Amino acid sequence: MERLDAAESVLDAAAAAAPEIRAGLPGRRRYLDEENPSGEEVLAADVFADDLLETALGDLDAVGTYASEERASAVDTGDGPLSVAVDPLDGSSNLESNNPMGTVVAVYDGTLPAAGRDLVAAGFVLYGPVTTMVAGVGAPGEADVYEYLVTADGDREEMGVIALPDDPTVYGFGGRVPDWPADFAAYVDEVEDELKLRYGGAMIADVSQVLSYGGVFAYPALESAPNGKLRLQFEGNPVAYLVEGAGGRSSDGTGPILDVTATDLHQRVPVHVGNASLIERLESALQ
Ligand code: FDP
Repeated sequence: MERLDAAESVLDAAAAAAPEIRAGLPGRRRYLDEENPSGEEVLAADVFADDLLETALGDLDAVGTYASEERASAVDTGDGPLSVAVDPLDGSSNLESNNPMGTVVAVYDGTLPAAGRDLVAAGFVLYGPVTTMVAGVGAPGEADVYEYLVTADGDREEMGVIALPDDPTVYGFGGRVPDWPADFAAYVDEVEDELKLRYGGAMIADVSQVLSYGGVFAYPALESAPNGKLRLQFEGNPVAYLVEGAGGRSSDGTGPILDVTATDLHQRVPVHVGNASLIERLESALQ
């Protein structure tokens, strides 16, 4: 129980940092002359959000390790039992075009890299027209997922539990179409006859559409990148935890993302999340 209270305090701290992160975006839309550990260009806003979250989350007594997509290795922040893995600004390439982005927080009870089954909480802040947080606390499969309004003071006001609608509506798939393997492309042919395309290029905003309307989001394995683009510790696991908590399913193409063996802090994983029926069909298509 204490662990869960501690995990809740991590989500509180991430929400509390959100107004300052949001307020700091307008002056930080320029690219810096550096790359993150995954070889991606870094914006001033990425570094700003990462520094702020390292202090906000790393200062908590319960947090012993802070890791982020922007740092090659994890930071030792004390004796606390929890490890947090953060994508400070997911979808930050949307900053130039002023489209939504988010902050993703995974809270693991164990050392990093950790398995998704070691998650004790996960959440994301969505900087959309409204600042919201979607989050759950508890062991995977036991956690309900709630949506919160994040106030100007950084408090969370609960707006209700999230359950994927039974009747799915939207799909959004990352990667260039010519890069999609033939079996995935065949699945897309089916899905696009049934659902409507909604892809914005920020995982967290695209997943939020699936949580709201039902459907499927994927950043699949590509011919040029067999493990896709998204990272297991910072993106795949927390999103799988949340979608499964909302009644959906996740898959790396063969089984639940939460069962993928963690071998490296920045390892990538193909991500497919959404309504169970759509993920089951995806796994059949990829066999
Ligand atoms: P970004 O590079 O802008 O941070 O995490 C990586 C990510 O965004 C995801 O949020 C998003 O789903 C994906 O990359 C978008 O990639 P594409 O530009 O290849 O569509």
